[in-house]
Amino acid sequence: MGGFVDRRAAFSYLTAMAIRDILILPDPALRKVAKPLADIDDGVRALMDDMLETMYAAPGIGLAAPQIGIDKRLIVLDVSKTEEEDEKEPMVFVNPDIVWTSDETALYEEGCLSIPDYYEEVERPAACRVRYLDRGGDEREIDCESLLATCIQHEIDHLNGVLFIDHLSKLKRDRITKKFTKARKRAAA
Ligand code: GNR
Ligand code: NI
Repeated sequence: MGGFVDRRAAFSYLTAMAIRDILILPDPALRKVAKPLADIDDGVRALMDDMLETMYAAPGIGLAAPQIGIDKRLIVLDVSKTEEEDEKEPMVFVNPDIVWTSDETALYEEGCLSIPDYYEEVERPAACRVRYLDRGGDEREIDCESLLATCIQHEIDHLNGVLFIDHLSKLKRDRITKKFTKARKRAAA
Protein backbone atom coordinates (compact mmCIF):
# COMPACT_ATOMS: atom_id res chain seq x y z
CA MET A 1 0.00 0.00 0.00
CA GLY A 2 2.78 2.43 0.99
CA GLY A 3 3.58 4.95 -1.75
CA PHE A 4 0.51 4.18 -3.79
CA VAL A 5 -2.33 6.60 -4.22
CA ASP A 6 -5.65 5.25 -2.99
CA ARG A 7 -7.34 4.93 -6.40
CA ARG A 8 -10.81 4.69 -4.88
CA ALA A 9 -10.30 7.91 -2.92
CA ALA A 10 -8.53 9.69 -5.78
CA PHE A 11 -11.26 8.84 -8.29
CA SER A 12 -14.20 8.60 -5.90
CA TYR A 13 -16.22 10.95 -8.08
CA LEU A 14 -16.05 8.32 -10.84
CA THR A 15 -16.81 5.24 -8.76
CA ALA A 16 -20.15 3.73 -7.91
CA MET A 17 -21.53 3.69 -4.39
CA ALA A 18 -20.39 0.79 -2.26
CA ILE A 19 -21.71 -1.16 0.69
CA ARG A 20 -19.12 -1.00 3.48
CA ASP A 21 -18.52 -3.57 6.24
CA ILE A 22 -20.15 -2.69 9.56
CA LEU A 23 -17.93 -3.12 12.62
CA ILE A 24 -19.32 -5.26 15.45
CA LEU A 25 -18.96 -4.98 19.25
CA PRO A 26 -16.30 -5.13 20.81
CA ASP A 27 -14.38 -3.51 17.92
CA PRO A 28 -12.23 -0.78 19.54
CA ALA A 29 -13.00 1.63 16.65
CA LEU A 30 -16.56 1.84 18.06
CA ARG A 31 -15.17 3.30 21.31
CA LYS A 32 -13.19 6.23 19.85
CA VAL A 33 -14.27 9.88 19.86
CA ALA A 34 -14.61 10.81 16.17
CA LYS A 35 -13.04 13.96 14.72
CA PRO A 36 -14.93 16.91 13.20
CA LEU A 37 -14.84 17.25 9.41
CA ALA A 38 -12.95 20.38 8.35
CA ASP A 39 -14.62 20.65 4.95
CA ILE A 40 -17.15 18.81 2.87
CA ASP A 41 -15.62 17.83 -0.47
CA ASP A 42 -16.54 15.24 -3.13
CA GLY A 43 -14.78 12.54 -1.08
CA VAL A 44 -17.02 13.27 1.90
CA ARG A 45 -20.13 13.31 -0.33
CA ALA A 46 -19.10 9.92 -1.77
CA LEU A 47 -18.69 8.63 1.79
CA MET A 48 -22.20 9.91 2.64
CA ASP A 49 -23.59 7.96 -0.34
CA ASP A 50 -21.74 4.80 0.74
CA MET A 51 -23.10 5.19 4.27
CA LEU A 52 -26.67 5.59 3.00
CA GLU A 53 -26.32 2.55 0.74
CA THR A 54 -24.82 0.53 3.60
CA MET A 55 -27.63 1.64 5.94
CA TYR A 56 -30.42 0.76 3.45
CA ALA A 57 -28.81 -2.60 2.66
CA ALA A 58 -28.43 -3.64 6.32
CA PRO A 59 -31.30 -2.60 6.69
CA GLY A 60 -31.15 0.11 9.34
CA ILE A 61 -32.63 3.54 10.02
CA GLY A 62 -29.32 5.21 10.91
CA LEU A 63 -25.57 4.80 10.57
CA ALA A 64 -22.60 6.66 12.03
CA ALA A 65 -19.20 6.81 10.26
CA PRO A 66 -17.34 5.04 13.14
CA GLN A 67 -19.53 1.97 12.47
CA ILE A 68 -17.71 1.55 9.15
CA GLY A 69 -14.33 2.38 10.68
CA ILE A 70 -14.27 6.05 9.66
CA ASP A 71 -13.12 8.29 12.50
CA LYS A 72 -15.26 11.31 11.42
CA ARG A 73 -18.31 13.12 12.84
CA LEU A 74 -20.75 12.13 10.12
CA ILE A 75 -24.12 10.37 10.41
CA VAL A 76 -26.90 9.34 8.04
CA LEU A 77 -30.53 8.61 8.90
CA ASP A 78 -33.79 7.62 7.27
CA VAL A 79 -36.63 7.06 9.73
CA SER A 80 -39.30 6.87 7.00
CA LYS A 81 -39.14 3.02 7.07
CA THR A 82 -40.42 2.79 3.48
CA GLU A 83 -39.46 0.29 0.82
CA GLU A 84 -40.59 2.67 -1.94
CA GLU A 85 -37.60 4.31 -3.62
CA ASP A 86 -39.42 7.63 -4.25
CA GLU A 87 -40.67 7.85 -0.63
CA LYS A 88 -37.27 7.50 1.03
CA GLU A 89 -36.07 10.43 3.14
CA PRO A 90 -32.27 10.16 3.38
CA MET A 91 -30.76 12.65 5.84
CA VAL A 92 -27.08 13.47 6.39
CA PHE A 93 -25.58 15.38 9.31
CA VAL A 94 -21.98 16.61 9.47
CA ASN A 95 -20.48 17.62 12.85
CA PRO A 96 -23.87 17.35 14.58
CA ASP A 97 -24.24 18.95 18.02
CA ILE A 98 -27.17 18.59 20.40
CA VAL A 99 -27.96 22.17 21.48
CA TRP A 100 -31.13 21.44 23.48
CA THR A 101 -32.88 18.42 25.01
CA SER A 102 -36.35 18.23 26.56
CA ASP A 103 -36.79 17.39 30.24
CA GLU A 104 -39.49 14.96 29.18
CA THR A 105 -38.07 11.54 28.35
CA ALA A 106 -39.26 8.67 26.18
CA LEU A 107 -38.66 4.93 26.21
CA TYR A 108 -37.87 3.27 22.91
CA GLU A 109 -36.75 -0.28 22.14
CA GLU A 110 -33.39 0.26 20.44
CA GLY A 111 -31.17 -1.94 18.36
CA CYS A 112 -27.79 -1.32 16.74
CA LEU A 113 -26.23 -2.67 13.56
CA SER A 114 -22.98 -3.03 15.54
CA ILE A 115 -24.76 -5.21 18.16
CA PRO A 116 -26.83 -7.54 15.94
CA ASP A 117 -30.01 -9.18 17.23
CA TYR A 118 -30.01 -7.44 20.61
CA TYR A 119 -32.83 -5.07 21.55
CA GLU A 120 -33.54 -3.23 24.81
CA GLU A 121 -35.59 -0.26 25.93
CA VAL A 122 -33.55 2.93 26.40
CA GLU A 123 -34.71 6.13 28.10
CA ARG A 124 -33.62 9.38 26.42
CA PRO A 125 -34.90 12.96 26.12
CA ALA A 126 -38.14 12.80 24.11
CA ALA A 127 -37.15 15.79 21.94
CA CYS A 128 -33.95 17.56 20.99
CA ARG A 129 -32.56 20.29 18.73
CA VAL A 130 -29.46 19.51 16.68
CA ARG A 131 -27.12 21.96 14.93
CA TYR A 132 -25.16 20.50 12.00
CA LEU A 133 -23.73 21.10 8.54
CA ASP A 134 -25.73 19.83 5.58
CA ARG A 135 -24.42 18.14 2.41
CA GLY A 136 -23.57 21.57 0.96
CA GLY A 137 -21.69 22.70 4.09
CA ASP A 138 -24.39 25.13 5.27
CA GLU A 139 -25.12 25.34 9.00
CA ARG A 140 -28.62 24.23 9.95
CA GLU A 141 -30.73 23.31 12.97
CA ILE A 142 -33.44 20.68 13.22
CA ASP A 143 -36.02 20.00 15.91
CA CYS A 144 -36.44 16.28 16.50
CA GLU A 145 -39.09 14.25 18.30
CA SER A 146 -40.26 10.64 18.51
CA LEU A 147 -38.22 8.15 16.47
CA LEU A 148 -36.04 10.85 14.87
CA ALA A 149 -35.08 12.21 18.32
CA THR A 150 -34.20 8.71 19.56
CA CYS A 151 -32.27 7.78 16.45
CA ILE A 152 -30.26 11.02 16.11
CA GLN A 153 -29.20 10.76 19.78
CA HIS A 154 -28.21 7.11 19.20
CA GLU A 155 -26.08 8.15 16.18
CA ILE A 156 -24.45 11.14 17.92
CA ASP A 157 -23.57 8.77 20.79
CA HIS A 158 -21.63 6.67 18.23
CA LEU A 159 -19.54 9.76 17.36
CA ASN A 160 -18.53 9.90 21.02
CA GLY A 161 -17.72 6.18 21.31
CA VAL A 162 -20.97 5.54 23.18
CA LEU A 163 -23.25 2.56 22.43
CA PHE A 164 -26.91 2.15 23.45
CA ILE A 165 -25.91 -0.62 25.89
CA ASP A 166 -24.06 2.08 27.87
CA HIS A 167 -27.52 3.43 28.83
CA LEU A 168 -28.52 0.05 30.35
CA SER A 169 -27.58 -1.47 33.72
CA LYS A 170 -23.96 -2.55 34.16
CA LEU A 171 -25.22 -6.12 34.49
CA LYS A 172 -26.90 -6.07 31.06
CA ARG A 173 -24.01 -4.18 29.43
CA ASP A 174 -21.39 -6.60 30.78
CA ARG A 175 -23.48 -9.63 29.80
CA ILE A 176 -23.89 -8.53 26.18
CA THR A 177 -20.26 -7.34 25.87
CA LYS A 178 -19.01 -10.72 27.12
CA LYS A 179 -21.28 -12.58 24.70
CA PHE A 180 -19.98 -10.59 21.70
CA THR A 181 -16.36 -10.83 22.89
CA LYS A 182 -16.65 -14.63 23.05
CA ALA A 183 -18.28 -14.78 19.62
CA ARG A 184 -15.46 -12.69 18.14
CA LYS A 185 -12.80 -14.96 19.69
CA ARG A 186 -14.59 -18.03 18.35
CA ALA A 187 -14.72 -16.49 14.85
CA ALA A 188 -11.00 -15.62 14.99
CA ALA A 189 -9.96 -19.11 16.20
O1 GNR B 1 -31.39 0.50 12.53
C1 GNR B 1 -31.39 0.97 13.68
N1 GNR B 1 -32.55 0.97 14.38
C2 GNR B 1 -32.71 1.68 15.55
C3 GNR B 1 -33.84 1.42 16.31
C4 GNR B 1 -34.05 2.10 17.49
C5 GNR B 1 -33.17 3.05 17.92
C6 GNR B 1 -32.03 3.31 17.19
C7 GNR B 1 -31.80 2.63 16.02
S1 GNR B 1 -30.38 2.99 15.08
C8 GNR B 1 -30.14 1.45 14.28
C9 GNR B 1 -29.00 1.54 13.29
C10 GNR B 1 -27.72 1.83 14.04
O2 GNR B 1 -27.10 1.01 14.66
N2 GNR B 1 -27.30 3.06 14.01
O3 GNR B 1 -26.19 3.40 14.68
NI1 NI C 1 -26.03 2.01 16.33
